[in-house]
Amino acid sequence: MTLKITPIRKDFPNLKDKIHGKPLAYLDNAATTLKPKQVIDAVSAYYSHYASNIHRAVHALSQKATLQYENTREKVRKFINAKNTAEIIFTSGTTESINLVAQSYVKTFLKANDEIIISEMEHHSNIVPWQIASKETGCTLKIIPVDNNGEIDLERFKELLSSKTKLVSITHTSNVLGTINPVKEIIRIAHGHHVPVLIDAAQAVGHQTIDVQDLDCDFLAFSAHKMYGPTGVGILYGKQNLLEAMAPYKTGGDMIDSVTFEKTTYRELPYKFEAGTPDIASVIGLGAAIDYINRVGLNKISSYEKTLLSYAIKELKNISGLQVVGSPSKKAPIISFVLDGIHPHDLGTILDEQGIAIRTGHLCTQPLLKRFGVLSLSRASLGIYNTPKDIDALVGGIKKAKKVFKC
Ligand code: C6P
Repeated sequence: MTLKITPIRKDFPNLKDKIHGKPLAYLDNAATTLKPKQVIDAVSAYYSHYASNIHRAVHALSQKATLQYENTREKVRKFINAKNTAEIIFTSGTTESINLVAQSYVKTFLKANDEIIISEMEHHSNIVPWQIASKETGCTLKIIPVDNNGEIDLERFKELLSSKTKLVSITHTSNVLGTINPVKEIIRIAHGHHVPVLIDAAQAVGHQTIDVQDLDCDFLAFSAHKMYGPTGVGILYGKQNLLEAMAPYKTGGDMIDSVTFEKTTYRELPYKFEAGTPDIASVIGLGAAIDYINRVGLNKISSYEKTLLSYAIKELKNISGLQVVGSPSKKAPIISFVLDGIHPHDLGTILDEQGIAIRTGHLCTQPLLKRFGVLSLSRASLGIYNTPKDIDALVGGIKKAKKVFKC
């Protein structure tokens, strides 16, 4: 199962640019991926030829925009194997998808002294919304610890579950450690206690097959921009019966059935949760991103990224003074590390001068960094256009930084 990298790289205009006069080695894919020309063209075609609002007008432009928008909903449904398009809500990203559930589900169903379980490896987007919703409802947040390998402590999870637990929200894949959590098992255990589960799939979709019916998750959140699509759009998948029972999260145009000054009734799913004019162009771009991934083949992508990850880990571990954080048994192509004697921001700056883009800092996971006793990390994360040459550039760049800092 091989990936033809040369034509793939040609699809990404960014890769033709020079950064500080050097070829770009883009290794910040967990933050956002680059976009292929097929996605850029789809966005541009909407703005150039049928820019108009959706669901509102009978004219040809609006009809075409509505059709393309709704076609993307069907593509998303198929991509994650949801039962029907009523379960696919367009949001602005993973963050908004989680906030929607935190505001709507929690306020509809939870009360004082109920408990929500998350883990120590969550992104701030899967911590803060629960913290706020807990404060507002009087619920308590329980945290599953992470072990030294960077894996969730499943035994502790089982102990935390009780009749008070009303929701579990867990990341599929850590944006720091790359840990691929045993989410199917976590969902099975939670369902044994009749507890619904939200999966934060921001770092999973586009890297491996996600099948919501096979996982049996109750909610799933992800962002288009981390899977070669545009910024500004994400998905909340939710089981239809749960979404139907939940109150709208934001209100306004397009989500109503009828309005009088006395009373408003809402439209059916999924529109009940899509108030106001959405990011139509980006939704259409997401459709093109899904087509792109399907054309390349998710199995091929997963297997290619796995091979490249092994090479990257082997090469990075050969650098003296470099420690990779975490060694989970199942790992996505994300490597966070510390380098003796060099602050991540200094390393990031020296690498940037050489055209190498990585992410540095707390990676929006301050509790996890505290768990590993660090304030800041350097992170390289891979995508479908990366090659061993990018890894070699990173290794060469780190060695150069070590020379600059004489360590
Ligand atoms: N992580 C990173 O560099 P948004 O910003 O809504 O598209 O995604 C938020 C989010 C939620 N969960 C996980 C696991 C994530 O990794 C992210 C985004 C980026 O790691 C930006 S901080």
